[in-house]
Amino acid sequence: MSKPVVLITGAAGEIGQALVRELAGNARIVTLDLAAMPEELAGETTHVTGSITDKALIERLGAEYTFDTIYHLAALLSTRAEHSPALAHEVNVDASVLLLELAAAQSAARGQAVKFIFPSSKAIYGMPDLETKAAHPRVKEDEWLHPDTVYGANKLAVELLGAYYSRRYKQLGDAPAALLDFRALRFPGLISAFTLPTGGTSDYGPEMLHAAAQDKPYACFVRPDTTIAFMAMPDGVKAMLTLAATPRQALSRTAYNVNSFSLSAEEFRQQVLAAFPQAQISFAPDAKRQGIVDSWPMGINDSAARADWGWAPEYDLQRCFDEYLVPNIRQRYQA
Ligand code: AKB
Repeated sequence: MSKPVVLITGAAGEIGQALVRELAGNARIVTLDLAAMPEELAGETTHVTGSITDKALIERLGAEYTFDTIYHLAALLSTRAEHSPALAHEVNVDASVLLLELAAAQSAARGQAVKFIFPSSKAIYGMPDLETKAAHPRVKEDEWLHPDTVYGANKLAVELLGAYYSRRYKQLGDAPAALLDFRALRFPGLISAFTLPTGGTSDYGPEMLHAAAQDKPYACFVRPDTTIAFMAMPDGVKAMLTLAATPRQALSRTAYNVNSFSLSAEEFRQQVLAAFPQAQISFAPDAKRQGIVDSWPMGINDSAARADWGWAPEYDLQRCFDEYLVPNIRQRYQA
C-alpha cells in the first residue's frame, strides 16, 4: 500500500521539526515553510520553500499532491502578531482559508475527508483580570472566549471556520461528496529541548532555560507570580498524532483543550536553578507582554480530550524537567 501523503506547513518551526521527526518513515511528507528544513531533517521530506500566503503556490501544491492529512502549523505568534496585526490576519487567518479550500476541494474530489489538524492555543481565552484568572484556574472549552490579542482572535477565527468547513461548507449548493475533517488542539506554552520559539509570549519559560544552559544572563519579561500552563514538546506532538488517529465518531467536538502542568515564572526559575545553579535570572516585566500573559488562564481543563480520545500527558512538571528538558539541553549546549 502506498504511504499516506501528509502536508506540514510551518514545518521548519518548533512543532514542525518535532512532528517531522515522529512521522518520518511512516508517511510521505511534503513540507512548506519560508525557511529551509534543518539539515538533519532535509532528507525526510519533500520541501517547498515559500509562503503560505501565496495563493498560486497553495494551488500548485493542491494540483501536484493528494493529501490525506494536513498539519497546518504556520503562524505568527502572539507578541509578533501584536506588532503587525494586519500581517497576522493574513498569515494566521487568510492563509488558513487557502488551505481549508484546498482540503475541501480534495475531500470533495476523492469522496474522502482530508484530515486538517490545527494547533490552536490557550490564547483564545481572555481572562478580564487577575482575580477572575485566579478564581477560574482550569478553563473549559466554551468559557471565556474573549481573546485579548490579535493572535488569540486569529486562532479562534480559524477554529470556527474549520468547524464550518467540516460541517456546513457549500451545503446550500450541490453538496460535495465529502467534507473535510477539521480537528484543533488548544495548546499550553510548548517547551522544546532542541529549539527556541520566536515571537511568542510564553517564550520566557524556554528562553530562561536555554539561556541558563549557555551560561547567559536572562531578564524575564513577566512578574515572578505570573502563572500559565506549559507542556513538553513530545506531549504536544503525541497529542496531535493521537487526535489525528482517533476515529471521527469518537469526537464530540472540533476543538479540544490539552493540558500538562502550570507553574509561575518564579517556580520556573527555581526549576532552572536546580539544574543550573549558576544561572543569572532576574525579572524585568514588560507591561505589554505582561498584559498578554495575564489575560491567559492559569490552566485549561482537558477532560473532554481525556474522555473522547484517551489524552493524558506523559510528562508532568518534574518529569518534563528531569527527564526531557535538562538532560537534552545540557547535551545540546555541551556539544
Ligand atoms: C505564544 O506565546 O504566542 C504561543 C501560544 C501561547 O500559543 N506560545
